[in-house]
Amino acid sequence: MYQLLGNPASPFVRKVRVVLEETGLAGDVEQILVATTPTAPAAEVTAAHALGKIPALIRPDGCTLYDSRVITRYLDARAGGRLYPASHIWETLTLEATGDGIMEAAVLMVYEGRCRPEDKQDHGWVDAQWGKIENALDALTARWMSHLAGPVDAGVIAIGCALGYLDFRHPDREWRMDRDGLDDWFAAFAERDAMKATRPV
Ligand SMILES: N[C@@H](CCC(=O)N[C@@H](CS)C(=O)NCC(=O)O)C(=O)O
Repeated sequence: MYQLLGNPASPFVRKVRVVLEETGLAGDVEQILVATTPTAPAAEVTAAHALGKIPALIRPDGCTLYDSRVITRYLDARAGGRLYPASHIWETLTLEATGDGIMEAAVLMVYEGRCRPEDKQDHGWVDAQWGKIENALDALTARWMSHLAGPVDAGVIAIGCALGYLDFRHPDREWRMDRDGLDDWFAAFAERDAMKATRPV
């Protein structure tokens, strides 16, 4: 049996869980709930993941895989390779990196508020992270809508999880404003069973 160290609030963990649902491998993986932050790392996470982050996938042979895009690719390879199609692998990986980058910036914004004392928080830095996210959302709207409308792959899943995280942690930033196409796409994507089964609460 595999073990997945994670937390449903993490968008990177959600990406792995969506892949587990989409590939039908969820039954092979025991999901272990952990709470970890950069300033209060969980011992079981630092034992498994050299950088002390989630997700981490512990294989039955004891070897641990990370980070999320290594885990998703490993799982997909076991399931037949549908989510990383050879015919447009570089586009899929670039789109996945875009989704991961949005998540990274959005998570850093949360950490700035949670992990640093209030008088040391830098609002200009937080706004700059949001600026990266807005830029990425505009790039999606300008260049990636036809890819998003195509078959579901790992890049499409990453964008779905990134947008879900913006709704979850940064609803006041209103990412949908002037992005009707992306909004419509996400509304449909969020109805997939894998997305509904992994929605953070
Ligand atoms: N690049 C990593 C990012 C994972 C990540 O940042 N996870 C967060 C939770 S959302 C975490 O574990 N943070 C704890 C820390 O940074 O020490 C991946 O894709 O797996």
